[in-house]
Amino acid sequence: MRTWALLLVALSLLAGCTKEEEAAKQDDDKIVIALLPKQKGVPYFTSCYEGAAQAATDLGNVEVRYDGPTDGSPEQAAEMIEKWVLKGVDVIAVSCNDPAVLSPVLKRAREKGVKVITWDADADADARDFFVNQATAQQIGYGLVDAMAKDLGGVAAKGDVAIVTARLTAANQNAWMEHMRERLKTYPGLKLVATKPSNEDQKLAHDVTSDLIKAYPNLKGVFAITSVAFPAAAEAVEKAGKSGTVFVTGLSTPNTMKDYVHSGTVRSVLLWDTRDLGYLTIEVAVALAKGELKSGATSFTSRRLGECKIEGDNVLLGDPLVFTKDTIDDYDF
Ligand code: RAM
Repeated sequence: MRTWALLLVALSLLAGCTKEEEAAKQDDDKIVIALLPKQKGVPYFTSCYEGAAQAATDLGNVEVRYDGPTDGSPEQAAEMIEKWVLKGVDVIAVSCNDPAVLSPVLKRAREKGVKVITWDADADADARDFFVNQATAQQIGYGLVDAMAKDLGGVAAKGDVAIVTARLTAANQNAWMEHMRERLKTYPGLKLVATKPSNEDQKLAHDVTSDLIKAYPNLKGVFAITSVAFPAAAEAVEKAGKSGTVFVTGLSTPNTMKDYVHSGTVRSVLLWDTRDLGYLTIEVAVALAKGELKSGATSFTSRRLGECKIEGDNVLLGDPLVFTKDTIDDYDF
């Protein structure tokens, strides 16, 4: 076989080898992030995942494994986390439905060298490196009460109000409610008469709201503070023929709430850009895995969002957004 032919064969083998080596190195360098929502299938979380997937594409050599319990079970979430640790993922990013159940599992994951962050809903502080928080609990709690009070006439607002929350173990809703109770003190005419869980279950949220309307004839406002409960509560108010009499304010995506805003049942919808929350979560996870983000940092530079403040170990997405009849159609998520 002629020398140049042999040379060609050797070169292509060499090229082949380096290609394989490159691919193997690329694979080694790949950062694998397990992303767990409180409840898979909830549009709010699906939208967060959209942003997360985009971040993985933009950052390159990042794999996001998105999975979670479809019924929101913290126990099932704990099992998933343990499996991910065994599979050797680099980072676990969790939205917790029950810190008491998930914190011990997350601590064990950290002991095994896995980086852990929380997003949307926190765990115990010693169970994770950072919490990617959509906005401070005070901003969200105060924002909800001020929006409701404004819709009910401002400081002179009068009447009974009630809260439909998520699972009673959810740290994010519990933190928001603390600030809501605090803020309600500045509106002496508004009386908080009940707080009911709805476990991210649409039917339960609907029935709970119907019962509240029957039980409290002087009910003027319902705070529905989960993205699942808010449309359900608005539906219940409309079904009870109380649209415009009992106002519903809460947290959900603009696409979910547009019809209720245009029908007049809802005047204010609060939230944050869910895609940006997912995006920032992956950026923080990657920076942590690469050792580029350390505790004590006071800000984080996002390629999409710019400078994000870090307060303690909370990486903050930004201020909450308020959508009204005049603005809600400007948004599509
Ligand atoms: C539900 C979940 C989530 C919360 C939103 C507003 O989707 O409870 O944790 O942030 O509502």
